[in-house]
Amino acid sequence: MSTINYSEKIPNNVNLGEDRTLQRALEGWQPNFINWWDDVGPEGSTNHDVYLRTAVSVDPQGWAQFGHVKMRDYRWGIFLNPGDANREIHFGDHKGEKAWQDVPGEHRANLRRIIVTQGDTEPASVEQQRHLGLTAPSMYDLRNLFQINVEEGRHLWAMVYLLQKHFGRDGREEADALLQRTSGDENNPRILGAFNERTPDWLAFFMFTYFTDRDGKFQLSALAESAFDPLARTTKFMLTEEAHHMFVGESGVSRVIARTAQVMNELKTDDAQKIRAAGCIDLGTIQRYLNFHYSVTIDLFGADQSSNAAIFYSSGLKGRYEEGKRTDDHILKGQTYKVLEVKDGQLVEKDVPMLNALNEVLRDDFIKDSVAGVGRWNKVLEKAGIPTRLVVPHKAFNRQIGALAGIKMSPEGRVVNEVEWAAKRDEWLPSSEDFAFVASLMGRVVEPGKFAGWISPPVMGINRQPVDFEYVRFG
Ligand code: BYC
Ligand code: FE
Ligand code: FE
Repeated sequence: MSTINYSEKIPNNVNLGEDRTLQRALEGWQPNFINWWDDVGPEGSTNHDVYLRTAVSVDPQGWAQFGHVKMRDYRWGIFLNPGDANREIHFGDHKGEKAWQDVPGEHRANLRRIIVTQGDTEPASVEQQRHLGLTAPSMYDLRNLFQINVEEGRHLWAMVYLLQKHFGRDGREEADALLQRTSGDENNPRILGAFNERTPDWLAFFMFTYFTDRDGKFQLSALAESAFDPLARTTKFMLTEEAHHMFVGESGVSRVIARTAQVMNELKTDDAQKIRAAGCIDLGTIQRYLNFHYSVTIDLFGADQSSNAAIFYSSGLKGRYEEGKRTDDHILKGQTYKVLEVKDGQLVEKDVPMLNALNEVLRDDFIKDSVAGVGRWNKVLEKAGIPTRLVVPHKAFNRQIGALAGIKMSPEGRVVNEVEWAAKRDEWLPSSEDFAFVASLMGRVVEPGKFAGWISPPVMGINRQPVDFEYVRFG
């Protein structure tokens, strides 16, 4: 069944009404979620009517319905892609066996940990973005921010459903803890590094949704292969929403670049100070933001050699990106993969068992995908006749996780000493002065069809509405 039952308190396509215990657990968690949303969700947004899309079915055709709603009344619910009763596990030691509808006892702790880690990122991103609505560059952008926020809220629901349905009392405790950790909190932070960083301005927001939501795409794709069928089905549906988040990031950065290029051509200058004086973000600052978001995001894939990753794969909990399209044996024993390591102060490649390198395999898939979009940003510069190009930094630049964490690297991949790092840091990563400048541009522009001076309007509106449509009605 793919139609969503909206007559219940918690919209769902999982026959929630037939499972009283679960329904009670979720209905107990729901008010805590709403309190969390009110406390740390989008600031000052309670009375806005926002033109949001809501899922009405999980069918590829027509799953979404658009209309003005208050975010607090968004129908957060539980949607799984349709199941296939004959689905088989297609990788790891259980390859060829039937997919699991329940959690096997021996994999319980690992599965719980994966689901908790995934679930933790979703509310974290809402917390990180909570002040951005106050400085939106347009009503169109404000609506996109809010759409992403409600969908990340729903992704949290998706993981809480799995915890409460399949992990009993531990699962309920973990579900509560997901609302207790807070992004950036000194005593009770979110689990993964990037989700404790600040998203202080809209350039950071666009970089985050381009790079960090793309970690979501790759991790969710790997989980969509899982032998634990409910996890596979829920992450497949989450992926349909992720595409829009990455679109907001890619088109957002692209529009910033387009506007900067336009001003550079009007003023016939590439001088950062003159571009800033004209109210636009210079390409150097954009590059430094890119360096930061790229490096903290590739850390999210974990250590380059990880026995956890080997266990997750061999036990069927987490596959590779597009596992089904790969032509190897899907067991990977005895195969190797190249990872980087530091030897005598230099980077060298070495072959390690593939199973232990699966975090690195996924990171490399991510890298290919993100480089492609940076190429599309460069097309904007090329078309404008501007010779500067944006580029992703070296994989070892600014790393905090794994074997590369111990060294200092230039963005081009040259090992540098502490002295050079300290001297060049502000050329390579956003400085406090960069943040202060970008912050100085962030004003609130909210008349329909108007845009802040540092960003171009989009080519098209949302759901074929005009760009100057009233995407948010302020209550
Ligand atoms: N920061 O053996 P390792 C999304 C820890 S984004 C801090 O490599 P493993 C979204 C690690 O936990 C998708 N700690 O670990 C995007 C471990 O700790 P313990 C999120 C880190 O388990 C935007 C230790 O280091 N989903 O959806 O192989 C907006 C050893 O590491 C970090 C998932 O991540 C870090 N960056 O790999 C909204 C999928 N990296 O046990 C949403 C689920 C590693 O020693 N998670 N550590 O204390 C996983 O699959 C794995 O947990 C990881 C880590 C790939 C993250
Ligand atoms: Fe998400
Ligand atoms: Fe997302």
